[in-house]
Amino acid sequence: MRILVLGGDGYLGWPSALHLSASGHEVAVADNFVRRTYDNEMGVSSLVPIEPLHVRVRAWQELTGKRIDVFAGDLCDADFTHDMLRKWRPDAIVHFAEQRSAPYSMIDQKHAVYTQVNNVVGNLNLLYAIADIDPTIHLVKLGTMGEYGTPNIDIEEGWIDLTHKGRTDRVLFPKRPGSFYHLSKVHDSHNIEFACRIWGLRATDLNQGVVYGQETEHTALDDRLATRFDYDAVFGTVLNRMVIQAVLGHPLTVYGSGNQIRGLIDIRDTCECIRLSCENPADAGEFRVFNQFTEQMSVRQIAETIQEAYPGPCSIESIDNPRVEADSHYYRAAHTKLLDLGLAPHLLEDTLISSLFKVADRYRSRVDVAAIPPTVRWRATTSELATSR
Ligand code: NAD
Ligand code: USQ
Repeated sequence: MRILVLGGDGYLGWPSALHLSASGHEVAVADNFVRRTYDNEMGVSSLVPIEPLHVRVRAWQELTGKRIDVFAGDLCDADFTHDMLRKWRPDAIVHFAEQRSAPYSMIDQKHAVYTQVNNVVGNLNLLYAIADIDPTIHLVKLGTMGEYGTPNIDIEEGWIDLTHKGRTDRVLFPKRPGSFYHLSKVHDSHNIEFACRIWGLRATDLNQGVVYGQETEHTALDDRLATRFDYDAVFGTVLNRMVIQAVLGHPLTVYGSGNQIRGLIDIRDTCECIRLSCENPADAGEFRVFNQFTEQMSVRQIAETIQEAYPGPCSIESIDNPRVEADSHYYRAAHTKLLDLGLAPHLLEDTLISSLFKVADRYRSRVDVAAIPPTVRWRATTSELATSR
């Protein structure tokens, strides 16, 4: 199968591209490298050094003989997006290429507007390109569990049968996200569902939970194939951040009570979910949603798991929650569709955490401790990061 991975220079896009290539697919990646620009803007960098995309791709070919084509460009540029599809003619497109940090989207108005324009316009250009060039292309789009928020009812996989005043319909599950970033994903989902209805496109929306981990079988082959590992308060996700905090002897930063529950997934399972979704496409006109996480934990449970796994002293600190989010709530989300396709999850266990401690320890000298405390507050319309730029 020919699979085009958008956002293929990113944390998840790169290892997913390698996994697809290793599984025998013809793969191309596209990226505008803006993630590397955010690093420059924020004054931080990935804990693990990452090579430029052309070096990565060359290293993969040298080690495996497999070629990955590269497209450098911005999805918000409609001509670029159309030309890329016309030229490469994929069977499936995996779309990771969005601004993905909730705190970044909440820095100030400029960052909120940028996030929504980048994400919604890029996705809309892609929908038009697919519809114009080949509506049989299967779109596999990365959404987020945060689209649903934390409702006081069970979360279904995208759709829910609703009975209201004696009548029943199948409707998209109600959304109540917690940042302008998460909202951009809701807007994308609505646009994709509409495109499936009007143009008969086929799409899989993967509502993914928080990803942790750094190495996959393929990135571990050579340092030049490493993917990024973020620990800063803007782009670092909770479990990866806490691993580095433990290694540095920094208290684990639990926001608020830590009772907020999230779905989690190992980066190796992300790659496998992408393969399974591509190899089992949605039907023409179908907008299907998979909840892509393998276990749910509260933030405090995550911190306690890291604390127990760390061989040295490790403390947990509750700090004022910079976000506006429920931190004591019901949470039960369905996630069987990927299991039905054959996903065999890697659940969080000590061996994985120990391997992350090793990665963090190897690169500890690269850490900027000043980047750890949160600086973006949801209740304010502007933050230090906005004024210091
Ligand atoms: P990332 O920022 O590392 O990767 C995204 C890539 O897309 C970057 O390389 C960036 O340069 C590129 N990109 C962004 N806008 C683009 C544009 N307009 N045109 C071309 N390229 C563009 O993020 P990630 O952590 O790999 O996440 C990938 C996707 O998965 C995102 O859509 C994110 O919302 C989703 N997701 C991530 C997580 C997580 O925990 N990391 C969890 C759930 C969902
Ligand atoms: N949190 C802490 N301490 C920290 C960092 C985070 O307690 O040091 C808490 C947050 O308050 C939140 C939870 O941990 O309750 C998750 O935060 P996060 O930064 O790990 O994840 P989030 O902002 O939700 O975003 C990440 C990815 C995003 C993806 C999302 C999946 O950056 O791209 O969409 O996870 S989900 O959370 O399911 O929506």
